[in-house]
Amino acid sequence: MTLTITTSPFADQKPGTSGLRKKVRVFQQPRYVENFVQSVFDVLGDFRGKTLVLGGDGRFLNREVIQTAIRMAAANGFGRVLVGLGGILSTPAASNIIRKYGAFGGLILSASHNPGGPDEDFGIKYNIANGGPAPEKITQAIYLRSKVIDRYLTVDVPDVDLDNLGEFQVAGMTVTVIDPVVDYAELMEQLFDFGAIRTLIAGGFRLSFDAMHAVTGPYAHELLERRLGAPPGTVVNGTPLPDFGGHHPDPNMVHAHELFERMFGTEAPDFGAASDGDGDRNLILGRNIFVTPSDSLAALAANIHLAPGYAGGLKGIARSMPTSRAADRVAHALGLALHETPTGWKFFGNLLDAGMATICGEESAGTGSDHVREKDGLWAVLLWLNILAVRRESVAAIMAGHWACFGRNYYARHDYEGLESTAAEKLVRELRENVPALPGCTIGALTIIEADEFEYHDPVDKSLSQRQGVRLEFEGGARVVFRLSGTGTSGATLRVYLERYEGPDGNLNADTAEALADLVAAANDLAGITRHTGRKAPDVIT
Ligand code: VG1
Ligand code: CO
Repeated sequence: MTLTITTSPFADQKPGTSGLRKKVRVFQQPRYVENFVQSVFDVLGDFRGKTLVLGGDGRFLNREVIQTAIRMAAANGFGRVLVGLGGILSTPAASNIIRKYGAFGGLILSASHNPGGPDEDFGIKYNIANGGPAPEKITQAIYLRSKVIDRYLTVDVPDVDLDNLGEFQVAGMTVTVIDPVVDYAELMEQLFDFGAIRTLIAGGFRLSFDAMHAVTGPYAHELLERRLGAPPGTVVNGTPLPDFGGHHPDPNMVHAHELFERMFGTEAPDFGAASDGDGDRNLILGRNIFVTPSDSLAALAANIHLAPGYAGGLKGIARSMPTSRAADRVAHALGLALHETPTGWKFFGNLLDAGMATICGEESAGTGSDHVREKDGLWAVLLWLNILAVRRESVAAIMAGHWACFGRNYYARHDYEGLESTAAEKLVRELRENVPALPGCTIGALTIIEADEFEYHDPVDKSLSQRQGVRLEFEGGARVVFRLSGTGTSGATLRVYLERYEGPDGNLNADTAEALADLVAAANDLAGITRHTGRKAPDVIT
């Protein structure tokens, strides 16, 4: 029987770049999860009898929230819940399941690259029927609903068994516990030439994949070791843990430093990769080379036709605004449209649905295509492997060839974490106010030619998203972008994105930090980073 439980609103249930993310202890407050989930259900259309997909990255609190969501889905009238075994689904796998089984939508439980555990982070995100993150008009409606919610619906039933595949009834709703890996692996086999990759690996090509104790472990064991024949041990940290072994499941040179050391060591394999908490990010390395995510997007776009699933070519390329403009040059060379969107995967959904883009990417180690509506870590790894299997060149040679053809966009992101929110907001406000006066200004040897605050007019649904980052364009093709993170759970994080272009005839082998040094100094001066925050250097450089 459906129970209607009285509740009162929480003021802080505003979804950010990628769903609602908070400390676990915030989610553990009585009624907190229930309020948010009910707010989601209350703003959706008629889902009576329809299917909801449910899964998360296995972090602390995952199981409890899955049980709560199942009870609430039953009480609210869903006909079926498809839930991953053990409550686990990677974000791209969940996106695939929603699409493949024609679900109404899905709830994905993750705080992605943020750490997990009782004192760390948790998150809930709603994805729509196309498999992608809900667009802003829905997340905004969820937030407005959460501010006035006064009741939620549930049923009084015991916890369901998530640890065996199969089907059972919960208060008139069917719950199907599904294998989280099999549908995803099938999709990957349709897109890529597994035979060619198997031959490459059988011929002695060595690879290393760091699952960072997060959700991609089971997927990577199945795909890389079992289906592609890489030896056991190829996947490291392959068992998902609720606290990710105490680490940040964030694939970058700080948190995946073991992989970096391996790839720059004497016995380095040919290819190295890692993914994040929920499996949607990818980090790509070759022997003695790190491929920046922006460069990876460009190189993948230039070579994607080598994979069977993309043999027909691309419809267009999309990247988030702060992502380097390396992909723009590929789009130009291929005669394709290049779409520039705000940060966050939810902005790519419309372009993919409308057939305006095939491949999308973000500088934050996110790459994906129209095969799902999320970024997809292992997809990017397999695409790289497919390209390597066809071209039979090293990662370093492929990148050198790419730069020799398109030029090189030296790129870095500097993050200043744990800032006092008021100081960070003041910094951005001042920058915004200065924007009109900046063109024509000179800082050292650099001259600003354009300055604006990015806003996005969605070409499909015509929605407008404002204040998406301040960007400064310098003479000669350099650029600096400033924005505040929308995924953090305490204080504020300032992200400074730095980019400098070097043409095919220029110096293509400089050290990135040296190539960007002038720009870093100018960025600090222009935004008054030290003045506002007291910081002299970033916490993380990626
Ligand atoms: C960050 C990244 C952004 C990414 C988002 C979600 O957002 O910059 O590119 O889409 O995380 O990634 P922000 O607002 O903190 O800069 V993940 O792997 O959560 O799903
Ligand atoms: Co993620």
